[in-house]
Amino acid sequence: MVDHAPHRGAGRQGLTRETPAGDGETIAAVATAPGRGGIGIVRVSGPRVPAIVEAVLGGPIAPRRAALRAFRDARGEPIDSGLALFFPAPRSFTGEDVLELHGHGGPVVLDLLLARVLELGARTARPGEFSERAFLNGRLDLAQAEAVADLIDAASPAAARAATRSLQGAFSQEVEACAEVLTELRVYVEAALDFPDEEIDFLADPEITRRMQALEADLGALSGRAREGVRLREGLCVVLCGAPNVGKSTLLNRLSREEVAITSDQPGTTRDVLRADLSIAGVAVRLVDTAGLRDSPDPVEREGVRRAREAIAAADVVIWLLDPAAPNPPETPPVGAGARLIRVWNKADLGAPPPAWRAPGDLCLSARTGRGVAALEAAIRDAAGEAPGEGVFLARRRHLDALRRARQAVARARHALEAGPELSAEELRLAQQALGEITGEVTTEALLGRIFSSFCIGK
Ligand SMILES: Nc1nc2c(ncn2[C@@H]2O[C@H](COP(=O)(O)OP(=O)(O)OP(=O)(O)O)[C@@H](O)[C@H]2O)c(=O)[nH]1
Ligand SMILES: [Mg+2]
Repeated sequence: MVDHAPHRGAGRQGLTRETPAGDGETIAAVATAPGRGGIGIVRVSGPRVPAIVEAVLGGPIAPRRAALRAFRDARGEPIDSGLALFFPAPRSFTGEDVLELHGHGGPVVLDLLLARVLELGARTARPGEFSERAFLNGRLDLAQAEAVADLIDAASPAAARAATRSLQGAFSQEVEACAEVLTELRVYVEAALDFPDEEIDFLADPEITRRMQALEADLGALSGRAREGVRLREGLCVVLCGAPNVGKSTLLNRLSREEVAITSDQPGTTRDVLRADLSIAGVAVRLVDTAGLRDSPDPVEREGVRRAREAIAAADVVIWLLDPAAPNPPETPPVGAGARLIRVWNKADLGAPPPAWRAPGDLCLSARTGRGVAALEAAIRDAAGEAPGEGVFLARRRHLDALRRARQAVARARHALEAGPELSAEELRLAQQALGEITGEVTTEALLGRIFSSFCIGK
């Protein structure tokens, strides 16, 4: 018979949302960033929380209300005092009993407080373990849990907004809407398996082909928006390249407003690939400085040039820096397919390039004085494409891959219809499985380990 929700409870495919979370252990971590601050938070989750509340706070506290208390050690001496918050299961971030102790934000006092909680039977949390439990207890789906980490890591305001949208479930809802259409299609195609006599009538219905095509289009549109989200997350890769001594490193320092790279009047100063993550006009950019391109007998410099070419091939935007005083007209840079090329004449404070060498769209600037740099920033901003619209959600490469596989499987299911329902049904099942990987309906322990281990501790 038709399995209406094959991705649920499919134990042999790995973990599912119904798998109980954790190991029954209580976990604890300092949830605020390391270092000194006004407030520091120790977060605890698991079955021992009520006992820890009793022991540390001297008695129970009301759920979901801030309580001002002394935090006491084993002898009853206060370690610190501050606000305590108790969230009983299941209405908590992790879905378990959760305690937050908001004390003073010093590393020593927080360590003492954490040690006290560990002494009472908690163990230190692994990176991302709170979010992992939230996922396993069905408080967040996998795409939302990933958005928690992406919001924390967001490198630009647009990326933060997009992460919030994903966290609120905008991306998951669209994925689930596609999954629902798939379920309906599967019911239809698998019904043809169960009633072979009427198979022809079932599958000849043009409506079913039309709905598959519509689903392919929807998956394509969703991929487009997710791809923009991936770029928001990872940043636009902008590579500075050109001959030695044209001022690439000086421009890197100028754009990042920091002395990131060594500059000198010696050609061949930069030998390695240098990266700086910055935000240019609201766009997250990974700016890459490279070794000047030339043939060199020096093996270290040759390796630098090889790495420079590799970086250029992987760039979204290539800034090809030129020297107006060079003896020869510029050659064509080794730019990869699909990359935007921006030609820039540097050292404008020393002179302009010969008119014959200039091409339409060339920019002139001085990395040393900063003149003309704003126009380059605007060009980089334009290269990032449209300002990220309201519909963008932060996504990861793994999501793009799953959407692509789902779309291909639906297309194969459509082509297979003519040959009968068997193959088509199988392809639709694969498509649904791919979508389930995004939200975590279908997943494996290895994938979860990979995702959550990249989170910070205490999240
Ligand atoms: N006058 C002037 N000098 C500049 C400008 N930009 C860079 N320079 C100088 O040009 C020299 C080379 O600059 P770098 O930034 O080290 O050049 P590079 O392209 O990184 O060189 P390599 O790392 O050797 O490939 C330095 O002496 C800089 O001060 C500019 O806009 N005007
Ligand atoms: Mg350099």
